[in-house]
Amino acid sequence: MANIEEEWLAFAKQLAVSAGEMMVEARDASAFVRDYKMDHELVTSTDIAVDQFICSRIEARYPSHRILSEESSPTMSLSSIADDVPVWVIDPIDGTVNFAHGHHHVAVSIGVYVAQRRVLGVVHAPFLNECFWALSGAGAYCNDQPLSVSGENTLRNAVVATGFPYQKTALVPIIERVSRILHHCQDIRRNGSAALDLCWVAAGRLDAYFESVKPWDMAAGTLIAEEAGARVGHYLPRGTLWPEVVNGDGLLVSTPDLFDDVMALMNAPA
Ligand code: 2AM
Ligand code: CA
Repeated sequence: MANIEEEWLAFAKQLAVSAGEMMVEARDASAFVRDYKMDHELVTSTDIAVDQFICSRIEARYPSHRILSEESSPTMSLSSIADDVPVWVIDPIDGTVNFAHGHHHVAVSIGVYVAQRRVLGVVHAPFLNECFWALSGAGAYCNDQPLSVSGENTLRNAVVATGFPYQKTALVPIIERVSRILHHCQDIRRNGSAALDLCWVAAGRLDAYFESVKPWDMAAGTLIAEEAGARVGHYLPRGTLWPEVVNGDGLLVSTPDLFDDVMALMNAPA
């Protein structure tokens, strides 16, 4: 099994690098147009083009596998991820707002799951020349450097990342949680790419991260964080739409020593 998983990983890295080249070329040439999904959720023509590129390559190479992708199959049924057919979970551009505004914090995210097990994750940041990846049981890496969480154990010294939803009506409880955390940590970051936030916890650049996100935002990054020694859990009850392993409702990822302290603040009375 390891050999086939290594083959999938090599293929995922190739796809991510090619997808990253598409993003850089599109932005250098300003060759993309903006559109808005429900509730002002930004999507660009490059999100769609990269999605089609990645999905068509996976379909050609592994026709029996399944794909759960933000842009082309965001409602794939829950049962599809439960059996032992490999599922590729794709976010063609994580950090679309950053991409469209000329920021560098942008990634393509590719995760593979089998029978609700995290098998591999690749998060490639083409504007930063960093490719984060992990294979279950084999550790996490940035380019070829092994990753390890920071080891921070004092919340007052921790840098904590989070994010905000497109849906403005959901903001009040989120701002309350941010306020509680900000009163107890060193500082907060809102970098705009959940996949990269997870990789930055893995790399020790962030000490904790919390946010409610979709499966494609966290499918690859959670394995990379786990393999680097992070603790992965949830501060909210999960909705029933997605299986636990790809469910990003109330996602909390941190160094092992910070996890309980952050969790306690997440659930403290307002
Ligand atoms: P996206 O770029 O694929 O849409 C950051 O908060 C994470 O949540 C990103 O992974 C981003 O994914 C998504 N997201 C949801 N709402 C967002 C918003 N208002 N601004 C930026 N990203 C948002
Ligand atoms: Ca996206």
